[in-house]
Amino acid sequence: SVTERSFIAIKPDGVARNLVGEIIARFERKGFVLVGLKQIVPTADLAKSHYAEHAERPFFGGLVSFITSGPVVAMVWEGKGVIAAARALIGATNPLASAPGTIRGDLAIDVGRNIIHGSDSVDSAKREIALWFAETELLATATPNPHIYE
Ligand code: YYY
Ligand code: MG
Repeated sequence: SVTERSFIAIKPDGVARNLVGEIIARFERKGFVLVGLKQIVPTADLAKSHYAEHAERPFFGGLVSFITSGPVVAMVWEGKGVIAAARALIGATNPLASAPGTIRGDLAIDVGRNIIHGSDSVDSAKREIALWFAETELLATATPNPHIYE
């Protein structure tokens, strides 16, 4: 439904490379609605919780130190199919394998500097939104724009 929400974060590399506007523009022009936005340097606790599924992976330590190394632009985007659509806009995890036209495919090279995170399922999106945002930081569900939805 139109009320689906995804957690999207521009990582410290994307912020440092001044790609915030470029990335937000891609979600905006697709038709998704921004219902939450803040810039924070995540604590190690937040980073570890966010990436808990990867806790046993060899890259976990580097991933946590990288994501906590500077400001992250944390966002919640709303719209029909936004979770899968955002993953498609973002592209494959390894930017060298991401298709041209995707955010990572166009703008990144290394897997450890892939500039953006997007929730991978409805359950992940709910968990991540609750982890990064208080309910009071999020807008109410937007009225669907009739120029975008039939
Ligand atoms: O969801 P997505 O970000 O595309 O990839 P995940 O498999 O969930 O991995 C999370 C994060 O970890 C990835 O964006 C970069 C980093 N990473 C890495 O540094 N090295 C790997 N071999 C795999 C993932
Ligand atoms: Mg993931």
